Amino acid sequence: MADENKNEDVDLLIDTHQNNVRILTLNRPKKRNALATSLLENIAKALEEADGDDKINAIIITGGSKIFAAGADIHEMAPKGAPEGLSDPRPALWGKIRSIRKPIIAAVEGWCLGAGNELLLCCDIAIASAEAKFGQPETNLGIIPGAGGSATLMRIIGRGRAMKMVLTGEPISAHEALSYGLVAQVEEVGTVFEAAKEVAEKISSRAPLAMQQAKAVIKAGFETPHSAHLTYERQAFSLLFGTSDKKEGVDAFLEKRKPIWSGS
Ligand code: CO8
Repeated sequence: MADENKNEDVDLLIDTHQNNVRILTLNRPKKRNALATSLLENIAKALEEADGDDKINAIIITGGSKIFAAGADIHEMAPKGAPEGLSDPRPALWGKIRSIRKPIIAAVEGWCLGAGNELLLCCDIAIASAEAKFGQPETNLGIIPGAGGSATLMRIIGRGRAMKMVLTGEPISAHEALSYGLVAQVEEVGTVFEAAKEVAEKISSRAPLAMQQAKAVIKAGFETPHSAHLTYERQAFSLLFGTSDKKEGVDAFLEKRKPIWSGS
């Protein structure tokens, strides 16, 4: 598991798995991986580093074997008023997290709440344990989600379901999350990280530029009218025709061999 031999002095563990996969493990178990601003900063920085590293093709974010994340750090929020809210550095950090080009896989065991669920919404594929629970409980605190837990969530799971999650603050089960399209895969408890590694390795073994363009095109659907989205898809498709990896992929198929991707 990614949380073996955890050093509790650092709030984010960063490992590189052999198959060009970067693994980020949230590491504040005593605070249920609450996303303090410093942790969010470290996540954004680690993601940007992975995005700029030619040897990394896919990224896993996990909270380890017990919890994904319990949301923003409520202790940190407690003394803050509207002026601090308006000068909050976190929206910029969320912007960085959303702008990562490489595919990100979330591996979720246990609770995934509030800003934890918003972090999941920034990932491209979520894999959850059968006992994971997902929620936007901010209204219990007299606030609302502030980083996509209503705006992005409704685009993914639909208006009625997002309304119910946000207005009641009640968590949903992993199987509900699967049927809502919030997660892509549900696995047995304790096996999620291995399943995420398998998916990340599969992505990592494929043409890197195609992976990044596919991510960009699918994500663009959130904000683009369908006709413009189709045009963007077509342009990305045409651009990939100019890559060495397109030539290699087609040659390898015709020569009945495995392609060797160069990422160019
Ligand atoms: N923030 C800070 N500390 C936390 C948090 C949190 N979100 N969640 C748990 N902790 C701490 C507790 O205070 C406790 O600390 P201590 O031992 O020092 O008293 C420790 O973690 C253990 O907590 P519990 O005893 O409650 O642990 P359980 O395993 O019994 O329960 C739960 C786990 C279910 C996750 C429970 O802790 C819980 O409900 N937590 C709060 C969940 C929540 O309300 N999340 C929403 C937070 S608000 C938010 O995310 C807004 C995002 C806006 C982003 C805006 C960006 C611009």
